[in-house]
Amino acid sequence: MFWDKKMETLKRGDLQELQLKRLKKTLNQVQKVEFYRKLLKDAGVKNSSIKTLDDITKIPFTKKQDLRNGYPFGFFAVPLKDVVRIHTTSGTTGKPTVVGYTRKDLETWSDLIGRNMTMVGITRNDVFQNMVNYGMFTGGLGFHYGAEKIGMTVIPSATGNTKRQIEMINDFGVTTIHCTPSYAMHLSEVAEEMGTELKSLKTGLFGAEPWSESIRTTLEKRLGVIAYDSYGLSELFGPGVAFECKERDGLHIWHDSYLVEIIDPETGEQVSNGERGELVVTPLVKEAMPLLRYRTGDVTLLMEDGCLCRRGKKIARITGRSDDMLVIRGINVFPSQIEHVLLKIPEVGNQFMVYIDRINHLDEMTVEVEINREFFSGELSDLARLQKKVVKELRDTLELRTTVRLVEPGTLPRFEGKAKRVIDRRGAI
Ligand code: DLL
Repeated sequence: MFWDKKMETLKRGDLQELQLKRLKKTLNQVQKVEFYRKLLKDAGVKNSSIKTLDDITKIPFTKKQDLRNGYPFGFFAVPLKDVVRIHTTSGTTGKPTVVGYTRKDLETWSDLIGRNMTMVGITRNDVFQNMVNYGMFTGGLGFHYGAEKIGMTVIPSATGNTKRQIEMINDFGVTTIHCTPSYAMHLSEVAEEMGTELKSLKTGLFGAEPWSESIRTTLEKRLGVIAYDSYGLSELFGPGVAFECKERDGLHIWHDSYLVEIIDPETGEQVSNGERGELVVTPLVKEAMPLLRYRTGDVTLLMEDGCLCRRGKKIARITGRSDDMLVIRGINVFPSQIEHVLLKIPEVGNQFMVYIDRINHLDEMTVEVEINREFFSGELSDLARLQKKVVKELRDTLELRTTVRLVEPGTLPRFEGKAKRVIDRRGAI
C-alpha cells in the first residue's frame, strides 16, 4: 500500500521535471519568510532566475546558525495557527532550533516514513516497539505516526527501563524495533544477561547517530534481526529523509521530496560525482518551514545509480560531520554548549577537556574541568558537592548524563592555535 512505485522509480527526465516544478513552488513558499526575501534579494535571485535544477547554485546556503538566529518562529512560512506541531532540535548554545509542521507536513512526513518501512518489507501485520524519546526529539512521534499509518500495532515504549522493554518485546510478540544503534547494543546485552532470547524480532530500524558495518553484524547476530540504517534531521522533518532498502548498500534519499547536493564544506562548490563532501538538501515538499540549500553538516557521497530495487539515488552511510557538532547517544552536542555551562559556574575555571568513549557500546562523555581556587576552598565535601553541581548543570542543558572530573588548576593542556578540547575516542566509523 505504501510502495509509491511511481514516485520511487521515476525516469530521470520525469524526476527532474518534478523536482524543478517543486523547487519553483518552494521558492515561492520561502518568500513568505523575511530571511529568505532578503537572502534572495541580496543574491540577486528572482523566481525567473531558476530555469533549470543547476540554477540552484545561484542561491546562497542556509546554515544552522541562520535558523538559530530566527528563534523561535522566524522561519515559519505560515501563520502560527496553521502550525499544528513543534519540535526542537538539541545541540545549540542557549536556545534550541525550532521546527514547525502544518497538518499537511505531518501527513507528508508520515507517508515518507511509511514508504521507508514498506521498502524493507514491514506491513500492518507487524508489531512495532518504538524505543526512542517521545518528547521534542523527532524520532519518537515521527516513527510513531509513520508506523500507525501503515497500520502496524504500535507500542510507544519510549526510552529507559531496558528489562521492561525486553519483557514487552517477548510478551507482545514484537517483530520490529526502532532505536539508536547504541541503545540496541545495550538492549542486546541486557537480554543476554537476563538469559532471554528475543525470538519474535525480525527487523531493527536504527539511526539518529553514526554506526558501522561491524555494529550491524553484531546487532544482527545478537538480536536476530535484519538491521537497517535510517537517516534524518529535524530541519528536514526528522527521520525519513534517507533509508536503506533490502540491499543494505547505501540509503535511498527520497528524491521526489529532497533535492540533494554534495559540496566541499570549505569552498561551498559542488564536488564531482562519487566524491565525499557535505550533504546539502533543499526540501521540496515542506509547507510550514521550507528551506533552501540547507547545510546538514553531515558527510557522505552520492552513489552510482542502479540499485537492484529500482528506487533512485542513494547516499552512502554518514561517516561524520563537517562541523564540530557531536552526536552522543543520538543527542546533538556542540562543545560550545559545554563551555557555556562551565562558564556559569564560578567555582570551576574556563579550562576544560571533553573525552568521548564507547563503553559497552554506549557513548560516554567525560568532562575534565579545572577548579577555581579563588571561589573554592578545596575541602573534600565541597569537591563532591561541586562535582554533583557540574553534572547536574550539564545534564539540564545537554539532556545527557556525563562524568565530571575536577582537576587542579593549571593541569589541563593549553593551546597555542585552535583549541582542541574534544577528544573523540570512539574510533573510526
Ligand atoms: O536524529 C532524526 C532521526 C531520528 C533520524 C531517528 C533517524 C532516526 P536530529 O536530532 O535533528 O534528528 O539530529 C540530526 O543526527 O544531522 C546527523 O548528524 C545525525 N544522524 C541522524 N541519523 C543518522 C544516521 C534525528 N543514520 C543529526 N547516521 C544528523 C549517522 C545520523 N548520523
